[in-house]
Amino acid sequence: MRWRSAVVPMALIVTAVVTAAGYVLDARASGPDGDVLGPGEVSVQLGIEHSRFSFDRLHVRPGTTVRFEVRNTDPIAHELIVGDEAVHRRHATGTEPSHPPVPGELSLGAHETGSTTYTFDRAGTVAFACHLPGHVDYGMQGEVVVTGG
Ligand SMILES: [Cu+2]
Repeated sequence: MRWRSAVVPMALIVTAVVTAAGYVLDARASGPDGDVLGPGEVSVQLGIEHSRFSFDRLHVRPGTTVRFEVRNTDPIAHELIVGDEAVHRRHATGTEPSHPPVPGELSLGAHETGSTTYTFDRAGTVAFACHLPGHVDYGMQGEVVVTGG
């Protein structure tokens, strides 16, 4: 009978940890302001600090061109890559060390600010990430959810 008294508190601890983790994810889920943006041209401020993007989810309507104004406050380089799976696969393999002005692709040195635009035409999910070595694994990724019509 003694083990039973230990099982219940353990379950409570697990529940509490899962709840806390869910809260943290929600807290940094949406940017800016959690609104659905567009259609048309919009600008969003995307910060990078401590190798994290300031938000990891953005909601837009189809037909929205987002100008990402990216401010890197870290003392190291980062990048912003927005695109489909093929784009991310290409950058994850690291064959392009820096990114010329391709829409949705931006390289930032330490303490640099820059911008890039990307048009979201169709409903679906488009990933964004920093593919510098180790940065995705650390959490530098997010998604733009294109919803509605
Ligand atoms: Cu990075």
